[in-house]
Amino acid sequence: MFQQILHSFNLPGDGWHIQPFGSGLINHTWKVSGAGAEAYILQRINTGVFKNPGHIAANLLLVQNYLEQHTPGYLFVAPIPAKNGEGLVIHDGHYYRLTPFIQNSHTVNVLTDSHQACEAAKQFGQFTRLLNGFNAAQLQYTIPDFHNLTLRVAQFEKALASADPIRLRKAAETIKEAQSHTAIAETFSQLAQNKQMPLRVIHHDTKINNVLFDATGKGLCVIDLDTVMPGFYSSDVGDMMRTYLSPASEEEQDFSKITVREEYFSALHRGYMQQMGEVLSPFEKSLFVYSGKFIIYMQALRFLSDYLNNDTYYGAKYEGHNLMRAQNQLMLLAKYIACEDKFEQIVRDFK
Ligand code: ADP
Ligand code: GN1
Ligand code: MG
Repeated sequence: MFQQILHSFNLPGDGWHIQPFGSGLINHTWKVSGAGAEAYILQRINTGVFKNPGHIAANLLLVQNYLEQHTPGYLFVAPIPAKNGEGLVIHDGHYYRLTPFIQNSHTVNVLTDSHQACEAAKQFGQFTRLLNGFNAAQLQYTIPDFHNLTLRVAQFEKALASADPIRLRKAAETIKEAQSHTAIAETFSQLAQNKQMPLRVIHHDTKINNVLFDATGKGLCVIDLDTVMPGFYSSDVGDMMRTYLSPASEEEQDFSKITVREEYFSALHRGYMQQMGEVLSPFEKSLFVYSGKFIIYMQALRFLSDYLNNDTYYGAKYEGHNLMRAQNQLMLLAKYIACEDKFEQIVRDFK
């Protein structure tokens, strides 16, 4: 199967070494290595999540053309066109794409140094800044309403109404806790209607393993571009807070390990503002700290809804996996809220 796919991408012969790669939750990813240094990343797009892979390819082409024209030195990991001229190949009903493997790069799954938070924030900030002159409305929504918290609340309520009674019982306390944070969703629904909140080109999945680092720990580029689409900057900074501030990830079952590190917050704020400080309006900046609550809460709801929906979206490696992830995120949310005033102070003091 791989041979045929690789041939469609103009990679002839059968000497390719193919190994599963990375730890993403959504797509299937393989590293394809040749005899020399030549290497690629092959991905099978999860069409359960991305219903129209053509939208992704069309978006990336528009962004690639714009960046090549305006900032030619910028490292944008664009899909390699296949023999058919498209960025996608269909094989046995599955969609595949190929990108260059960025040599001497690595990803990390958990941050061990606040410097990484700063570097990653610079990468995501730079991406949005370089596309500030690009009309975001040209982009397709590869997942409609992806970061629409109002819709996520509605999906949660729908999941509650149709869940299996055993799961409902096991999740009862977590459901109650999730329902205690509805103010976060109310703020979002006001924001979504506020004309002062512009739609920018946003990455929408800023977890740390979507940034490639070089051997010295410097950020090289952003990857995992499937969710590049119009959105609020809060999505990107919020998901960084969700995934960078705690030394424990969403997979951690020992919740005592979940803490919120002030120096990581400062570093990510500094890195993002270094790129976006002159682009964001005062109104947008006033939402910096809220952004963390918005995304952490939304992720808790998404995991909890998936648990109630029998793990159809994220899958589960053990029974109760998504319930545990939701509880983990609610713990993170509580710890984040406890730091809110301190974080507002950091934002105010920033020069
Ligand atoms: P997913 O949507 O499943 O998270 P990603 O696009 O993030 O898929 O890819 C999964 C992992 O593969 C990344 O975290 C990274 O480790 C690795 N990877 C992806 N693209 C590249 C690339 N172009 N060069 C080097 N490594 C890559
Ligand atoms: C998914 O693709 P990946 O594994 O980086 C998800 C994100 C979630 C994340 C939680 C398209 O990200 O929205 O925040 O899992 N991506 C999609 O780990 O749903
Ligand atoms: Mg990824």
